[in-house]
Amino acid sequence: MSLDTTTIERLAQLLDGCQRDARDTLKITDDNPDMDWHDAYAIQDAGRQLKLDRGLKVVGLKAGLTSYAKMKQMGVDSPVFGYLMDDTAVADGGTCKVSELIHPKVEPEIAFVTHSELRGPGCHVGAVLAATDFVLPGIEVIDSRYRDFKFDLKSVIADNTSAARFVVGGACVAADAADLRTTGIVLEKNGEIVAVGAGAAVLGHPAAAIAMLVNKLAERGEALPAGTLVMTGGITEAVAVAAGDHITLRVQGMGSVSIRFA
Ligand code: 0L1
Ligand code: MG
Repeated sequence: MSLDTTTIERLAQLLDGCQRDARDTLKITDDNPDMDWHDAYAIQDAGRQLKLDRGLKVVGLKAGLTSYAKMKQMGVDSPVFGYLMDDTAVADGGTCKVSELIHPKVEPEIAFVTHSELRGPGCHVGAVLAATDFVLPGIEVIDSRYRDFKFDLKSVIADNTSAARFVVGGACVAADAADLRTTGIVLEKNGEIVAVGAGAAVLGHPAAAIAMLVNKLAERGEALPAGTLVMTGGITEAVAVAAGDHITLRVQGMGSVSIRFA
């Protein structure tokens, strides 16, 4: 770690304030060039603690930047991990207020729910599938707190990987009922197709994103608890949305999930 606890707390409060007030900031590594990976996750942890202190609850975890399309879009080269809070969950078909966000984009994802604890190191796709209760379609709304989505990996980790809202829905399917590598997805905006893809776009298999997350948690002596919802990352590039837009994600064999922006 290169930052002291006062700086970590101050940066967590800055990003938390930006999220609450829907205002942007410059990436924090501009003023803190020595910030390291431990600092980045420490700021993320401090931000989560601020939310827990306000009575919010963690309801899931997320992997981000897990597809090459997303990595290329954002100019980075490795996945990142964050958390999902209860106040960011939107019901299937529900409405997300754009005025509460800065510059939202949506990502088509496959979500997993586990029935057994997963612990690394050495977690792999097979272990994830064996521990999975079901998979279902999910749309993540990302909203970087950094101006114009301009960041580096450390800054985006500190910013809880741009997590803003999420919705899961459609049909819950057993993980072994589908080959998630070849499962096709169609993302529609206002009834028009804006992106198509298949599960393999996420690290070859969406379960690989969870294996990476579990191995990352192991570095901190933590496990992924049974019953955890995990968003595995955008299968395609993220798509910008505005008030009035209606987004539907159709996932082969799993029905559809939708969200409206007002
Ligand atoms: O969930 C994601 O893939 C987003 C990770 C953060 C990068 C971004 O804001 O696009
Ligand atoms: Mg995502």
